[in-house]
Amino acid sequence: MTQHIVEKTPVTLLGLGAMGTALARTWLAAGHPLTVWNRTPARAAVLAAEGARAADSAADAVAANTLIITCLLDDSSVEEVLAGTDLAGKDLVNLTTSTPAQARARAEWARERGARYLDGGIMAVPPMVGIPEAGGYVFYSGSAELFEQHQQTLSVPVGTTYVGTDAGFAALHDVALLSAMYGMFAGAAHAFALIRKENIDPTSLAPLLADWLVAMAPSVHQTADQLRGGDYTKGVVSNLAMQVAGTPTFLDTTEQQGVSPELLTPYFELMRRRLAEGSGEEDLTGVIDLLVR
Ligand code: FVH
Repeated sequence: MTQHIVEKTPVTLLGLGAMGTALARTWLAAGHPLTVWNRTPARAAVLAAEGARAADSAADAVAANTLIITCLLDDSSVEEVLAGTDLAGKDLVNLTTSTPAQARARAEWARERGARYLDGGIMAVPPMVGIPEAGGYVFYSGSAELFEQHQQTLSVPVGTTYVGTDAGFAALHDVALLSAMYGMFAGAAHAFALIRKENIDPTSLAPLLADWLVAMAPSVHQTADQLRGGDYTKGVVSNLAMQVAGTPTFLDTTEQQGVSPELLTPYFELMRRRLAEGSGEEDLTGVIDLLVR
């Protein structure tokens, strides 16, 4: 019987913080030859004991393989680490959190050095890496050819979602989702603050809060449909006039509970401004138009 041994793509990984180390372990476990480098060598030594090759310098690590992954603190650390390396002919996949503008500039920077470039925005925390059922994934954008060639290798740690050839789009999707997450955290913080001085166990509020947020989350589909169609009254269930009329109840309750309204008032102010424009029959979607400068 003939056995076909499929060679796994060798990977170079620069940056072994919490995320880089988690990524590294999945490529090792999947049998990919892995070369690592980290500014603090002790972190590379840990991976070397697990089967990786620890390079002496970033330049050596880059020279070792074609597929180069960076997972560093920020864009300036990427600049610093890659400064003395030869990227000609390399496929650079940058998983460092960046702004869209930084990602686009980094793509151009890589192109000038003869490398193909793919930017990544990681939608996972380290414990989700290597656990498919945890649902983590990375947004990728930039070179479609690079993505297609290396998708299998890139999908070892977490899932992959390619969002276009514009290198800035992965970062933009990343920041958009995380911004929505911070809005949710802000709302939950206000809810917990409201009950803080009462004899209500926060652990009894938490499941109610989680279920309510999950029930409300699908409303983003209606928002998207309205934005696409331009009719913000389409399918409205709770119109803006009714919701603005309700805001004093929220603010009065906030004051009665001895809580600062600072997380609520900016959004309520936008709702009031939109109502003042004569949009009472609309959904809350018009607030988005007020935000876009
Ligand atoms: N950890 C998380 O929850 C989030 C999840 C979503 C994506 N982020 C982004 O992933 C990038 C790396 O994050 P991390 O968690 O690995 O971060 P740290 O554990 O702080 O490790 C940082 C690594 O960067 C190296 N480093 C920092 N500055 C420099 C520099 N000037 N020159 C060379 N290397 C540098 C650092 O090296 P060392 O301190 O060990 O020597 C670490 O390897 C990040 O963009 C997150 O936003 C993670």
